[in-house]
Amino acid sequence: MLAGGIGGARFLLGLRELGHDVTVIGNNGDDITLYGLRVCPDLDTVMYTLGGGSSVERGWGREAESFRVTEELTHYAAAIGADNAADVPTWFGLGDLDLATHLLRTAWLRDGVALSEVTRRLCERWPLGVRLLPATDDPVETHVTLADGRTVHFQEWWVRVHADVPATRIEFTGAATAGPAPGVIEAIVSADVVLLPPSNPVVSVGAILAIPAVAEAVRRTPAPVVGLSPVIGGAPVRGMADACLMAIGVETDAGAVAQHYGRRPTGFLDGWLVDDTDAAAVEPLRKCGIACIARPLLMSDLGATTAMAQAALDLANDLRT
Ligand code: FO1
Repeated sequence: MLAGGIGGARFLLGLRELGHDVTVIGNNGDDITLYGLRVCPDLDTVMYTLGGGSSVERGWGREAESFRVTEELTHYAAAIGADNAADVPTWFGLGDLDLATHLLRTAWLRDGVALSEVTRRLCERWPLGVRLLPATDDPVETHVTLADGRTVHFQEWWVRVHADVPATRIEFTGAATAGPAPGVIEAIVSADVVLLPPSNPVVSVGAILAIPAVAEAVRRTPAPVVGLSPVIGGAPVRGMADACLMAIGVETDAGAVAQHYGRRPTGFLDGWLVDDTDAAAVEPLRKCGIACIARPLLMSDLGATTAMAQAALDLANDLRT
């Protein structure tokens, strides 16, 4: 499965219930360096969520977290004045427990350890029940150009600006020349099924597919590729996927997202699940050669999420026969 942050992690909780051997290819586009620390939000969200350590309320970071370090940084920023504080990014909340992850990751990366090995080591602490691989060991970051012409890191647009300012361009810096992390291509081409979860199709799954070798592997794997719509009834289930879709000129619509992914082998999909609300999208997609079914797609609890995962695997099985 190709996974973004919160949506991907929650879907994985359901998929894990089915007891299969799962490899998760995590998005690195959201990665950011703050105070010299390398932060990988989507990898950490998957790790903490499956490990039972994530904040249920926030969906990111740790449960029972405190933010004393960030508060102290805020005091420094206030004391030194706006000009000097411009490079003190207190708008991004790094929790005290979460900081331990970033400290270790950064120390290992500085010692020359690859991100995939760093991720493997960090995951030793958490009983994930799946194998988590970063999409790439190379540095990639998603950058967003705003209507006022400034280009900022995705996190600055997402967290600081709440995507309130329209984006005119979303760029996956480093992705075109990034190589896949060890194990990524093998996992995709030897899989029984490749799943695109209800994650953000632009900055989560899209950022992973921006790595050419990963895109190529998804196009040519003998496994069926099945996705689940992150859009229900014309709105993202959570997050601000609509702002990202608007930036690339795609309508916030379950059928439009499938068309954006496209049908293999030029695109990425064999099958697509839409919510029952969007049943009208089924026939037009089938006519385009994408096997589409409508099912309840709200991840309201573990049972509902597990049923979604089973429905996706059932569709994959139908495609295989
Ligand atoms: N999201 C926020 O809305 N505000 C934050 O201060 C914030 C901090 C943060 C720290 C670590 C981490 O792993 C994730 C964090 N997130 C925060 C979530 C993150 O910005 C995004 O939701 C994802 O990158 C999108 O998948």
